[in-house]
Amino acid sequence: MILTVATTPFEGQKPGTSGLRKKVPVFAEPHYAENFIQSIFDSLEGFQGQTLVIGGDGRYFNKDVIQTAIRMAAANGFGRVMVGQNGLLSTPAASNLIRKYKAFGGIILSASHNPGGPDGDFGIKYNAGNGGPAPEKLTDAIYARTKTISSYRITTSPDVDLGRIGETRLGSMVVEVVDPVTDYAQLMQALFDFDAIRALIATGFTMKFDAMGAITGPYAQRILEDMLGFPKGTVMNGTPLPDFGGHHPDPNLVHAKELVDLVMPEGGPDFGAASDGDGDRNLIIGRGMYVTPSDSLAILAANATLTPGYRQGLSGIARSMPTSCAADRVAEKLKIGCYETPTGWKFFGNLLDAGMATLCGEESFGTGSNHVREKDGLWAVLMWLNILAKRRESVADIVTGHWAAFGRNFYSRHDYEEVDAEAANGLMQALREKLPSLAGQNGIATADDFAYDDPVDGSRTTKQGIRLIFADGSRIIYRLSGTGTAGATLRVYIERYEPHAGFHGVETQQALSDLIALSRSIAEIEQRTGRAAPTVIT
Ligand code: VG1
Ligand code: CO
Repeated sequence: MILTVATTPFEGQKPGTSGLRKKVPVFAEPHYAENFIQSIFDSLEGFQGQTLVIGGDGRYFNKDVIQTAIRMAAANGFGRVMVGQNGLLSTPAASNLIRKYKAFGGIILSASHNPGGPDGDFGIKYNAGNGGPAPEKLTDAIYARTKTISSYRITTSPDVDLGRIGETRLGSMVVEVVDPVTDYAQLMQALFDFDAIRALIATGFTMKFDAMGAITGPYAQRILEDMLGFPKGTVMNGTPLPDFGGHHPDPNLVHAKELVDLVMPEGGPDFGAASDGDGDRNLIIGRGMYVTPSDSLAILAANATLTPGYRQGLSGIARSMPTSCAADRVAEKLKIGCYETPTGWKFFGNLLDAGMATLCGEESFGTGSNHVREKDGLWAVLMWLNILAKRRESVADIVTGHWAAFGRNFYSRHDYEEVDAEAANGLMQALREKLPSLAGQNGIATADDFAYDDPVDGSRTTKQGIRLIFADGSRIIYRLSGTGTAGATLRVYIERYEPHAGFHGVETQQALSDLIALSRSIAEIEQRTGRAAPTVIT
């Protein structure tokens, strides 16, 4: 039976950088998730009888909202729902299913790298038929709808058994439970030279992959251990848990410390990698060498033709604005297009769909390509493995060799987390007002608030971050996070280009120390937020 349930709008159901994210107790309020899901459906047209992909990263509350989403999809007229077994799908795997099976779209239940559990975060995002995050136009429409919604539709049917693979019916809708890994693993096999990686393993090459108690465990075990033949135990924290086993599933040097401590010292494995809550981020380290995500994008681009999926070369490279300019130098050398977009994967969709970019990346541990329309953690790991298998050099040698050829973009992001929202907004506003007077001082050549004109659909997105660009190409960028659920997080991105190999060995914070000091004084960070130092440095 289909019910039409009366409801009233909730404040603040505004999708951020990547969907709607709130604390679990907020999502658990009666009608909260239902309102948002109905607002998504009300903003779409033409899905009657079509397929919807649904899956999540397995975090606390996933199991409940999945059942709600399935009932609402049936009540709203979808013809089929394709859902990962036990409700699990990594973000890139969901993107692949949408594309492969020509679904109308997908609903992904995840708060990505944010912690999970009863007091942790939860999230919902909608991906369109190209497999990518809903563009701004659609998220704006969804938000507008959340402010006027007065009812939602849902069936009264019992929970669907998501443990069993196969098809069942829910009214006139088919529910198809699929293995979450199989299609994704096939795609990876088509892109990368698994035989070459097996041959590398046969030389004694070792690695550790940290799934951080989140979604990539089953994917990594199947692909790295079962298919490629890395020994059992190569994947650590490989069981997806509702609270990620207490991990903060953000694969950076701070939160993936367990892995970093294993891989960095002499005698450790040759290669280390980690992914985040929903499987779209990646951390890459080699013995003694951490690869910044910005450098990783540049190195993958420079070596892409060593892999079967990219043997033909790249059409272009796109990076988010705060990501370092290392990839630009590779694009220049390859004589291919280079695009600078606002933060958030949704801005890459048009460039990928139009064939203008093949590889994309963000400084926030996100790398990906036109194989799906999301960033993809394991994809990046496999691309690195494929390149290592072909070059037979250490990660450290490949990275330092890249710097020697292209110069090094020293890069660091300083996060000031959970600062008072008013103070953070005040800081940004003051910077904006100061913009005209900043250029010409302290070696700053230009100062602006980044705006993006999409070259494909002509849409303009403004206020995407304050940029201070120095005469030597150095940059300081300020923006506020759009994924947090408490207070505001100020992100400060600092970059300096160093052409001379003799200076490439300097420690990053040291190499950037003057710019770091300037980033704090120009924005009056301590006076305005009370923070003398960042909470997380990556
Ligand atoms: C952060 C990152 C951004 C990334 C986004 C979603 O956003 O900076 O680059 O696309 O998270 O990633 P923000 O607005 O907090 O800076 V994920 O893996 O959380 O979906
Ligand atoms: Co993520």
